[in-house]
Amino acid sequence: MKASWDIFCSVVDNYGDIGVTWRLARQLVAEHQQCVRLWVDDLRAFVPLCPEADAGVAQQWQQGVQVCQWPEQWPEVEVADVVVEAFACKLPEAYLHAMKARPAPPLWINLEYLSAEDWVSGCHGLPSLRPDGLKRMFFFPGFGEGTGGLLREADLLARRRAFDQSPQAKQAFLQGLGVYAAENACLISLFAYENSGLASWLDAMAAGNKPTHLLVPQGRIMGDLLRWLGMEALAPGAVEQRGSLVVQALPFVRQQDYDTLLWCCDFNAVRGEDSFVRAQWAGRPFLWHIYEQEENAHWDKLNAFLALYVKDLTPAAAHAFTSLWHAWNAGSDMASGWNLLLEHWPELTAHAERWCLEQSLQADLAQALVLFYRNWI
Ligand code: TRH
Repeated sequence: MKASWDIFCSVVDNYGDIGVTWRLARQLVAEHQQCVRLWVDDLRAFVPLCPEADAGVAQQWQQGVQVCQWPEQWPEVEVADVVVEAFACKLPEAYLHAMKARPAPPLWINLEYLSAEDWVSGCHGLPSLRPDGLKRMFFFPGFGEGTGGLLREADLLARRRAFDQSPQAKQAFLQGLGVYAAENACLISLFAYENSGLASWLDAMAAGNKPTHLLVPQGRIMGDLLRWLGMEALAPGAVEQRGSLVVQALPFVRQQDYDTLLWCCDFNAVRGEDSFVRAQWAGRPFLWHIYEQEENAHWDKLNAFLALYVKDLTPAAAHAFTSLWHAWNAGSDMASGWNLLLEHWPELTAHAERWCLEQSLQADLAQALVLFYRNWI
């Protein structure tokens, strides 16, 4: 059944809002043959993820998705069958009026942020009735039954496994980015917000007895990295060595290539929401820099995820993993946490793959949304 979808994305900051909505829009088109319009209020955030895009046009087709500039003056457009308001961005008043005037009201979904907290399954799928008669349904991504699941393309894990089994594909991808790591080096990607704990982590890697090659796409962590290196700038591609640590700056790569970068690495430092999920599909141990919220609400979110993630680890590995995540998110000393984690590397590596497999057993978010719509009509 081909339905029309309007997905609204307001770019608050960073790339998470557009990252999630762009991924969802693409998947609805490619795997569910839906007609999708993606309304974005700041297309400049879209271009780094999809470099063919033009931030200056009112509407464009990208990978089967009609990407539209969300204009200040709302035009008269037909209301879609399904309206997705991502992360509680406010729909245009004129569009709300049109929704009300539509003979068959659309399914209005408020797509929420991802959280592993317990209350999520109790709120997922609940309606909220508004005084104007419109009804909005809350849709929560999540990690278990009773949630909307996680974004995952149908062939993602098969593609990743095929990639894992092809050293040539890995080499070609890395060489395309100008990365020539020593064969025995531990490859790590680093995507994070500013973090005062970075210097101690870099110190620990530089002092380690195993070579480490750290890949850093352009972004907010660069300032801390440059301070530690004692440099003014590090151009994409440039390499610096300190002790056992090689640091290499990378360009910000297109969204599909970022997945491949995660697959190439033995360990991934990620942030926000979308890269956090992609690191899990990479099936490697990872480190999450959570997006900071008011009144430290993000700590509950962080600990809820940690509790789920480490529950099948041995107590020592769970402790090592949790300590490192806590240190990173507190911006505190990373050295002991990192060295402790290295002691549990084989267990954490096997666990990451198991976790990925376990999570892939639940319906993915796009599939869950399509089903939700089917059940609703
Ligand atoms: O950019 P983020 O910090 O986004 C955040 C979070 O979503 C947060 O929850 C939200 O409240 C805030 O924005 C407003 O991190 P996130 O979610 O990982 O999004 C980054 C996107 O960028 C993701 O889709 C992966 C993509 N990416 C690339 O395409 N290429 C790259 O080189 C890198 C490093 C990332």
